[in-house]
Amino acid sequence: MVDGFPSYEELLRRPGRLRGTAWGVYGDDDQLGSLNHLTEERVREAARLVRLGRRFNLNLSLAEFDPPLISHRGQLHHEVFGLNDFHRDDRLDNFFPQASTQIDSLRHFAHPDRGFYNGVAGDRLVAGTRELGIQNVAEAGIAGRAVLLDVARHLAADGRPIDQRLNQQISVDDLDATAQSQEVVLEPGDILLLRFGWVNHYVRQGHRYDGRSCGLAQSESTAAWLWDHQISLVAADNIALEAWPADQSALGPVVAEEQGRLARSTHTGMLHRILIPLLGIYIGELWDLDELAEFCAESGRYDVFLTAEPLNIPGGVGSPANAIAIA
Ligand code: UVW
Repeated sequence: MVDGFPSYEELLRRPGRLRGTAWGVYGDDDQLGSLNHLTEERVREAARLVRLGRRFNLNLSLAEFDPPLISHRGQLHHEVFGLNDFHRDDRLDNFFPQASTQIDSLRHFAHPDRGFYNGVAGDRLVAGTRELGIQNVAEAGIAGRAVLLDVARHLAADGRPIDQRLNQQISVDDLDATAQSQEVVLEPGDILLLRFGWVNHYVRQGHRYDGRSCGLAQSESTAAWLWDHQISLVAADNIALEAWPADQSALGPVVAEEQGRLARSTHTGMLHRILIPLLGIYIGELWDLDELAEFCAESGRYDVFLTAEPLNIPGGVGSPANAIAIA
């Protein structure tokens, strides 16, 4: 580990309820978790990756999913109105900030036994309070070196194409093999972009979504891999970053499904419950990586400068990512 940063193995040797957690590693009152890896020096270095000035929007439309992908979220209502013939303003209602391309704050999930990140009490996590809210990320801003791992392209070339109808589990070996095939090396502080081909299949090609998605394996080795690589943020082009529904044999019982859509669930067994509350790792979902992936495949270059600025919602749980990559 660089800079004396503890390894995942070392986290597992911490005593009592700190075992396997990053609590206190970045400070007892820390709000930024893995984003602490985005040091000014790393951001400066990453800015040198802007060579062509070519920009890639990584955000799907806010209104992309109708009906919503997750049943407890709703459809955005957008009204454009004018106070007179020479004026226009607009209003959004029924806005679920995580309904499309998003970043989850550290208040999104607790661990069933340990609770929320850094031991923050759940009753503090309401609208307007500061603890673990997305406004902390908006105030800090996200910028750094992003590396795309085009897992879908690699597995297809390897003769093992992803079946988008299944909740195929992508292992850390798959991630390492993808990086190796792309001849790219991850560095501490990297923003990791994982392309599984979900957006291409369901959004671009318009296939009917039945609640399943390929994604990261629900395995402690996945958490260890992300932690030990000192990833600052990991975002994917699928519904939950991890395979969905969660694998009931891995970290706990699978979530319930109803009528082919995600329904009421305990979310037990999710990788989310290790990454967010225990390790403080920021995650992104439903990122649109297709155009960037084309550029990477054509140019053979898989690292770019990236910025993301979530909405400054006090006490927000999640936000549109507002992410842009610049090559
Ligand atoms: C799931 O729980 C599937 O994803 P999200 O992080 O959007 O809630």
